[in-house]
Order: sequence, then C-alpha cells, then structure tokens
Amino acid sequence: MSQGSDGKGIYLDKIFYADPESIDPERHIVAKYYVESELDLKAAGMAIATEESIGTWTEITTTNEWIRTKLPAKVFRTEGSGGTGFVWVAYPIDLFDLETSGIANILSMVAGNLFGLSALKNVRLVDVDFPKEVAEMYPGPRIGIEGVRRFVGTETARRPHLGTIVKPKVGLSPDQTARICYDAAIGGVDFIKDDETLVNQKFCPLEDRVVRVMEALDQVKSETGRNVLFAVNVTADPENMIKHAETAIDNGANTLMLDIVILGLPTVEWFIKSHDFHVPIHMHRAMHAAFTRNPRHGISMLVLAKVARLLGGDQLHVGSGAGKMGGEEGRKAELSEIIGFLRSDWHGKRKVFPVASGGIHPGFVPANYRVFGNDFVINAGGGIHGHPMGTRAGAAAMRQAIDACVAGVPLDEYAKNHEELRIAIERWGEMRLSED
Ligand code: CAP
Ligand code: MG
Repeated sequence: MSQGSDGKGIYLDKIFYADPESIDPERHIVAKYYVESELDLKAAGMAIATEESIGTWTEITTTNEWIRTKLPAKVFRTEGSGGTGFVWVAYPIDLFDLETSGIANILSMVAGNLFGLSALKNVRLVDVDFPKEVAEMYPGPRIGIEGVRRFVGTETARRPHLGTIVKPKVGLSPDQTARICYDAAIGGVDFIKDDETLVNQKFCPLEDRVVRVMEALDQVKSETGRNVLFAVNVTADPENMIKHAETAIDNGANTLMLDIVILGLPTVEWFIKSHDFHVPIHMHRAMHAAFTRNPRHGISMLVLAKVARLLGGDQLHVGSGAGKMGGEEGRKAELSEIIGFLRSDWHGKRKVFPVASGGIHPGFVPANYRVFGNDFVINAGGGIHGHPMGTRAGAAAMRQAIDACVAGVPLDEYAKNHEELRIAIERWGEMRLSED
C-alpha cells in the first residue's frame, strides 16, 4: 500500500479489489475501462475505484466501518499486460442517489475525476452495465423503432428510412425551409430534421417554421398518403426548451430533437422523464467527438448510446459506415457493436433507430447498408440538396440507392434506368465495396 508519497497521488487498499465471484451484477453498476499506466492493471483499476467511490490520495481517519465494507468500488477483473489493457470496476448500487440525482450522480462516479488521474496516462470508459434496478428507473424509448415505423408505414416492408437535414443548415426563412421540406418529402424522404445549430433564430423563428413545414407535410400527405416526420430542434436552457417544445407540439410537430451532449444528460433525463409529448425524440450528438474520438482516452460512443437509450431516445446519431464523419476502418467493429446494442433486447426497453449521418450521398449508401442492414435511418443533407437537379431529385436519388441495396442490385446497374441516381453518381462518385 502506498500513500501518495510518489507524487502521483496513489493510495491503494485491498478494499478496492474483489474476486469476480463476489460481485453480484444485480447490485452493482459495472464499468469497463481501457487504461495505459505505469502501474500494473490491478493497481490502475484500484486507483479508479478509490477515487470514484470512497477514497482519495491518502488514508482517511474519518472512514468508518460501514463505509469501508459497503461502499468501495472494486476492481474485479483485468485483461492485458503490464499497465496497458482493460479493467472492470464494480460500483455498489448503495453508492448512488438514484432517486433525486439519477444519471448526474452515476456519471459523476463512473465517468468523473478518473480522466485526470496523473497515475493514468490514458483512460477510456469503454462500456457500462446497468443492473435491472437502475434500468427500471428510466422510461427508455417511448416510441422506439416499431413506433416510428408504424407512423411512417414501413413495419412490413422494412427498408431503411431516408432522412434529410435542411441545408443550408441556417439562414433560410420558414417559407424557404417549408418549400425545401416539401420537395424532399415528395422526392421520398421519411424524415426531416433541423440542423443541430438551428433553434429559434430571428431569420427562422421556430413557431413559424413548424407551422409552415407542417403545412407542407400535410400537403405531401394529401398528395401521396405518406407520413413524414419533422424533428424540431428545441435545444436550449430548460425554461426555453419547454417553451420551444410546447410551441412545436401545439403547432403540429411530430418529432422533437435534442442536442443531448450539449444539453447535458441530466437535462435530457429531466426533459423526457417529466414531459411526455407523445412524439419520437431524435437525439443529435454534436460535441460527442470531444470525448469519443480518441480511442485511448475519454468515453466511448457505446456508453453514450446506453445512456441515451435509458433516458428515452427513439433515434440516435451513431456515426456512419462511410461519409464525412465516419467510416474509418478501425471504427467499424465499434459501430457494429453500438448498432447491435440499440437494436438488442435490453432490460425490456424499446429499440432505438440508429441514425447514420454526415457527408452521405447516394454513392455511400451501399457501404452504410452493409454495416447497418435494414433497420436504420440514413441521413443526407448536402447529398440531397446539393444534387444538380435540386432537392426533389436528390431525395429520389437517395431512395433509388436504398432500393438498389434492398433489391441486391449494384448501384451502377440500378443507375442505368434511374436518372436521378445516375446524375448523383456522376456528381459525387460511388464507393466501391470490397468482396469481404
Ligand atoms: C449532416 C449533419 C450532421 C452530422 C452529425 C451536418 O449533414 O446534419 O450534423 O452528420 O454527425 O450538419 O453535418 P450533411 P454525426 O449530410 O450535409 O453532411 O451523425 O456523425 O454525429
Ligand atoms: Mg448538422
């Protein structure tokens, strides 16, 4: 046992270590971390367990027997060699104030001070398992994949949903926005969203925008019979967020969008738990890359996805199999794990629609389809509104690319009889897939 004399602030006590058999997964939140340290893995894990439960850098004279026996987090498993690898830390449920501090209190421990510990050169929270007792405190998605599909009418023919982000992302008036939404919807999109940067700017007030866009989508419904979702971004401080959401819903909005990282997860928890607007919640993840991007440090997207599902997201941006913000080879396995999680049976919660977004155009659809399969939303902003023939043709080209994938026909083959797709491929090219 050392007591902080090494200048790294390490205090190790055997109470922060346990045999795996002694950990009851129903009585603990279990976090898996990747660490790089000069300490061996067990000690590195104990440093996390100490800091994030009852301890600090030295022994404490005020620690009583109950605290020492009931509340320490414990390392119970390591994998790797030297100081590099994975450690599993179990946090007893009794540590947490689940009723009145919820996700804030959980994150303050499993994802708190540990990222700054000098003893750890790098540390990444890669996964978290919540026991039933914690999961039951959260609604999970109220609508889920099936509810969204029911609204759009794709429960049986389970093709991917096509989404768009109105572009330019900011600067358009409500009328201009509505016209673009009409064209996109007529062209074949199922889902339209505000950009994460658009809320209630003077050039495009939220109320007017919702009124105009919903009129346009009603028009589409009367012409085609199709229901199209429009996600209104209500991201703001809590007071304004509620005002924006009520205004949106009162004017017919059928989806609400939250920038969940920017808002902070406890705000998302409060918003969803205390208000049921009876519409899907679309979760944008802007700012996530500040902590998800470095594979050796930070917090994984899988962890964010687990929390987002607990809190009640119906659709969540997860990155793409190919596009401007995804598709790196090393990240494919991680992406598949996240997609698998969102669509798995989990604590009885509804399933979340994974959303691929960022720099997507028709030429990238097959690469994304290969990773996601049928149950996902594929978004294109520039890849629709930048089509040389305009938004309507851009949406049609994306739908044709999706239809080609579902039919198992190569894109260039399908493009021979589909002009919009052919022109999109001429404009932006096509990503050829390897045979694996
Ligand atoms: C896509 C997008 C999204 C990003 C977010 C944008 O537009 O709306 O914010 O996809 O990325 O403004 O860039 P484009 P992620 O289709 O025009 O690129 O889903 O990876 O968090
Ligand atoms: Mg955006």
